[in-house]
Amino acid sequence: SIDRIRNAALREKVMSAEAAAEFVKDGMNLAITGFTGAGYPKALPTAIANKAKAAHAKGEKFSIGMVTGASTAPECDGVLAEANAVHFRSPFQSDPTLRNNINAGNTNYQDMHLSHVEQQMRQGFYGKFDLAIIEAAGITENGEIIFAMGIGHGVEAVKNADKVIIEINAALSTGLEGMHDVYGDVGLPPHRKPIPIVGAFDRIGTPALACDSDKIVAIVLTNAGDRNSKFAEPDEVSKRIAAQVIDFLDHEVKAGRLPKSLLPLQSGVGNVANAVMAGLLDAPFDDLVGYTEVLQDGMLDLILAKKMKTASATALSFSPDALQRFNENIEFLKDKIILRPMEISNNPEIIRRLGVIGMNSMIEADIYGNVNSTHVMGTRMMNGIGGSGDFTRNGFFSFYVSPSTAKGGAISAIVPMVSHHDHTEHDVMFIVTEQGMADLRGKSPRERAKLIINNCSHPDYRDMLQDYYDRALVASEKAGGIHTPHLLLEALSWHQRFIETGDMRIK
Ligand code: 0RQ
Repeated sequence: SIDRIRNAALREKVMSAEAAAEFVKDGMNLAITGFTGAGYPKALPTAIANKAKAAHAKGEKFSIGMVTGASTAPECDGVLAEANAVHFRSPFQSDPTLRNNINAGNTNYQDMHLSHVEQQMRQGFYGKFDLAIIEAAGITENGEIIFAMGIGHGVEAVKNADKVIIEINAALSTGLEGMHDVYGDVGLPPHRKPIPIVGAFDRIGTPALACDSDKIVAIVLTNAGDRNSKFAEPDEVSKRIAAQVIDFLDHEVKAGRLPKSLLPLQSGVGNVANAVMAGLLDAPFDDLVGYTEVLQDGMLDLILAKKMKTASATALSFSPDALQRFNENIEFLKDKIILRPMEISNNPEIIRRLGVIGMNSMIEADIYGNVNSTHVMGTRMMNGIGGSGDFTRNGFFSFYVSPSTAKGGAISAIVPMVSHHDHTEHDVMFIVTEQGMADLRGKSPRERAKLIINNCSHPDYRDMLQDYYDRALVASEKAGGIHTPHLLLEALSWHQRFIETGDMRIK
């Protein structure tokens, strides 16, 4: 409600979403907050989509360019995509309608490392931002923006846009105030200084973002929760994957190579990642710390169970049950969760310094340890790399977890050659499926192939992979190089077979 705007002058700027949408014109470039289903505007996107539909009905053009933090939700990406109102989108999405538009060629999509987004905004790679739309929990007496369930790229959005529209959401807990750590001093080279985070929970900024009030052209009041789906209870496959990751970490602790509190943990999106966090509830570690981009149910429960001391993230993405636990315990959580701009949560300098343990999901890996996180059968975009690359290359440990097959066994997640490269063999340290784990550190490609085929592949595909490898070794020797054996014409034939027959297995 209006009480959340504590600055009297700014109260004058309250208007309806429809009136605020009048600031949006065809061809504009917008920075819109939102990160994995949290912190996205609830009302403006529908108002903009309606404008686009009305324009299209009259035969007029209407579309926007849109840069967010990460994925949003049906009432943001979904409604805009459904109205065919997005000609450009970056850096990460997971909405089915938008995904279809991207794959149909109607929306140009740039999939990129999240840690790069803000510096590219500052540098002007996206062109000028006409408008920023920000979801907030409130505005302070001094006119500073109190962010919502996440910050994402919100700081740079406000700084770089000509005009700012703020949605104040009364459904958000007022207890969020004080959880954010707004830092906007990364700058551009050659004038950068070290980012002064040496512990995962260090505060380096301010609780809210100062904003020139002349830039704020509209404030819209909303009252709607983030739309997050329920997580599936971890199934057998996820539990087996989680158990192996935890056993390995335990082994490293016992060998004296990791402290009993481990190192700061990052966990990607999805059910498997969440299952690893759930598995840590009963694991023999104490005083865990999170340094992640998205904090999901699993990590929240670790904090509530006092297994995890503190967590740093850029956004809170909870199922409805977990959101209730969060809101009920917000006073307890206030000094245990910190929300940062994604340029900080995903910053290579900090991830490397802290020695983060990165755990992300994949679409497929090849027998040499290259990972595809984004493309189905080489050409079809799924979601995007998000922050997985930031944590994979810069983390102390980088895990890739996945069931060994997809689509009821018709697809092997371990293939001769990945159909798209997101994370190279140089970055990926561990591959874990329900079948087993491959520790790729200190191994040559031929040594890795043996481990990945034997430990990680599904039995239905193991002989096929071994056969490919054996023949590749012979042919590559003739071709003059067996460092990474391949049959170049056959390497992607498994994908082609799936496209043609609906199954990677030879019938
Ligand atoms: O599709 O639901 O239509 O059957 O992919 O797969 O197994 O449910 O796993 O939800 O964890 O998603 C890599 C996509 C995995 C995700 C990916 C199909 C499968 C299913 C989902 P259906 P699962 P998840 C943090 C870090 C990249 C970004 C990232 C992702 C659907 O984790 O987008 O890590 N990661 N960010 O059937 C064809 C294969 C497949 C396949 C799975 N080999 N071929 N389809 N699927 N493997 C967050 C941010 O950075 C913002």
